[in-house]
Amino acid sequence: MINKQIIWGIFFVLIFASCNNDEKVVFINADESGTNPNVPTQTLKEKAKFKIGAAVKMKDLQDVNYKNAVIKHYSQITGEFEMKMANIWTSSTAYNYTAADYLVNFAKDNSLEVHGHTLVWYRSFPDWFVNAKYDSIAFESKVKVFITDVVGRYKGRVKSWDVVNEVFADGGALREESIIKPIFKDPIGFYGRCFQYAKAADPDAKLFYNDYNVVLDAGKRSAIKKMVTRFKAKGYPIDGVGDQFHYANDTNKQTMQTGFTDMASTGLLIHISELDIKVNTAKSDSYVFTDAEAQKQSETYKYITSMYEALPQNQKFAITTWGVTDKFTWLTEAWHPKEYPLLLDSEFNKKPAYQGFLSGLK
Ligand code: 9MR
Repeated sequence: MINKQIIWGIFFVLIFASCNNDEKVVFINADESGTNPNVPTQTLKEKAKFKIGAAVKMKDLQDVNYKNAVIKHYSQITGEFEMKMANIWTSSTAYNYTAADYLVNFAKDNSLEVHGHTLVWYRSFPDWFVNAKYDSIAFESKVKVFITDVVGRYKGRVKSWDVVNEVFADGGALREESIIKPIFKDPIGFYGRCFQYAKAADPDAKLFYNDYNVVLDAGKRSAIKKMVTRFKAKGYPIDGVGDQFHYANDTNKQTMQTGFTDMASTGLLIHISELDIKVNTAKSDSYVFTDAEAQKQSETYKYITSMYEALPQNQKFAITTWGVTDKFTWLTEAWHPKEYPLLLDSEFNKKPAYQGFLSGLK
């Protein structure tokens, strides 16, 4: 009788567990105990000889599991939006540094570096600034003050900045929708001077140009290289280039590799600055993130970190993932709710993607 009850009990537990399965794989940390000698137990930051960054939000850091995951796996943070112009420059006479300060202090308390993102981005000019309709002289003098104040405030605490973000459209033309293009006769000259303003405010900070699709889009890459050549000739202080790497399981790896080598030919620091790998490439409502899909994603991550490791040592700067866990990612809103692009699952377990990333590191 007792045996029968136990058997029925197990039966009901199994049925309940299978009904609760919300269609995605949960990754168990089989390696956490360190008992399996074949599964590496090192964290990303312990293994990497360069910084491993994460885009974080102040709000998410209130979740203790999230906060601990950042501290455990990463050595650098980037504010996902809190250090952008529109978030800091709240009126023509005021800055709001609350969230930016929080992130910089969090980093200091936990021995993390901070990569600042981003000083000049056409999508982040505050409304009051856009509405003021400044001419080029007033526009530049305002932006100069902003860069000087923000970079100066965090001098020595924010070690690197994306000074300028997403200037070029796919194909390599200057973005038509940018507020900057119609105001300046020579927008590239203006961007170069923004690097000078940042340098003057913190001579030790590493200064980057950041964009997306750099390794995939030959036209955009060639425009960036041309800009870099001009900056170098003029003495505009650019230290590095970031490609965001919002790519996917089906991104062509050979194209990625060719573009990456070409980008590295600038000789500048290279930042993989916003890495995430989409899996639900067809945006399907019935998508299931299976073991096989997770494995493919793991291989994509491994390919990317191995490719990065093949750079000359002095060009390595950081690989930053655009988020930490599948629980919080911009892609579930901007792409599809069924998207699992990051290294930890929504319960903060390491995914195969984590192991892939790790095994691509030297
Ligand atoms: O992921 C970021 C999202 O949380 C913000 O709302 C948005 C606007 O500030 O910016 C997103 O990050 C973008 C980054 O700053 C630049 N490259 C593309 C990123 C995704 O849109």
